[in-house]
Amino acid sequence: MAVEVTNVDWNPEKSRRAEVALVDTAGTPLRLVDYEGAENPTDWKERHRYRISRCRVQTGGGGYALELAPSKKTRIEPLGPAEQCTKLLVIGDTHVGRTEHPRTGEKIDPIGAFATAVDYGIEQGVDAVVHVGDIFHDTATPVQAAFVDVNVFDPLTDAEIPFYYVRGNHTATPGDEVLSERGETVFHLDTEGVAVGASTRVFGIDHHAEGRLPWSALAFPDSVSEPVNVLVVHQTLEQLSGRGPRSVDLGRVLRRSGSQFDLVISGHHHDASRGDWRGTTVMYVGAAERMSTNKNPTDRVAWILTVENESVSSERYEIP
Ligand SMILES: [Mn+2]
Repeated sequence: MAVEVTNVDWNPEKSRRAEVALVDTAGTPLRLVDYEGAENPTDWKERHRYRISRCRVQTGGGGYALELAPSKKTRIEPLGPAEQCTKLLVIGDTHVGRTEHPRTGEKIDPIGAFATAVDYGIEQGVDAVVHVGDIFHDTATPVQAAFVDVNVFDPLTDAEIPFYYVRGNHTATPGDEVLSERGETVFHLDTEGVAVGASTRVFGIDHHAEGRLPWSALAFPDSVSEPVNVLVVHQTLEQLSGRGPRSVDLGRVLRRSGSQFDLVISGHHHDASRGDWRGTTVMYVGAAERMSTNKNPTDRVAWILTVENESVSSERYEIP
């Protein structure tokens, strides 16, 4: 039978080398108790698949209906990492520090929206969270920054989900301190990019005023091994907003990079919108809390991106 490992507990008790939680191809959960007496050398890895033969199946313990009990006769063949899609939670313009809507004056709760979206991402099993800038507003206090630390970064750290971001045009010192003290979870994106899962690379460029990107300093790698490339920015984009003195032309960014981008996601504009440009999906992510000053706003929104078979799809999450 072929199984996929969902959890490994090494040396849980005397004479047990490991207890391995598995699912079979039908999705049925099973437990394998790897007794030392079976002299099995398998290096169990989570999210890897194995083919198991000549193994006794018995009524399970530990809450499992069935249990595998390998012996010296059992053969266990590693099949490598399970085929899987890569999922990202994308969020932007959280502006922690704002407490009132900039147009209507109604009370808003950026930290609550931020934490709710991140909880949803954790629940969905995302591989990473990507923030497209303006995490903190200029008015963010140390207490508000600490709230983000506890309600956003603690859960991500516990779930071992990395948080990648670019800098927007707003920030505050207490917020920057929290970001820099979370080195195990929080990472700044740059043009070198970072691999998320096996097939996706995420690049970032920080905000530059008036659309004046540091063109000659934009150094992307000549080539990357991941087939799907995502670029994160915090600008007005010519491809979504039209030409203008502050608009960044993605064509110019592309000419600086060795590869095509499958998706470009930007913060800065607080209404979510999406367009297609020469086969690249281009998106304004939209603000995570109500703060658009436009009529018919499309804010309080986040996105789940799924990369599967080398293509990206996006699903809007209306933050409740
Ligand atoms: Mn903003």
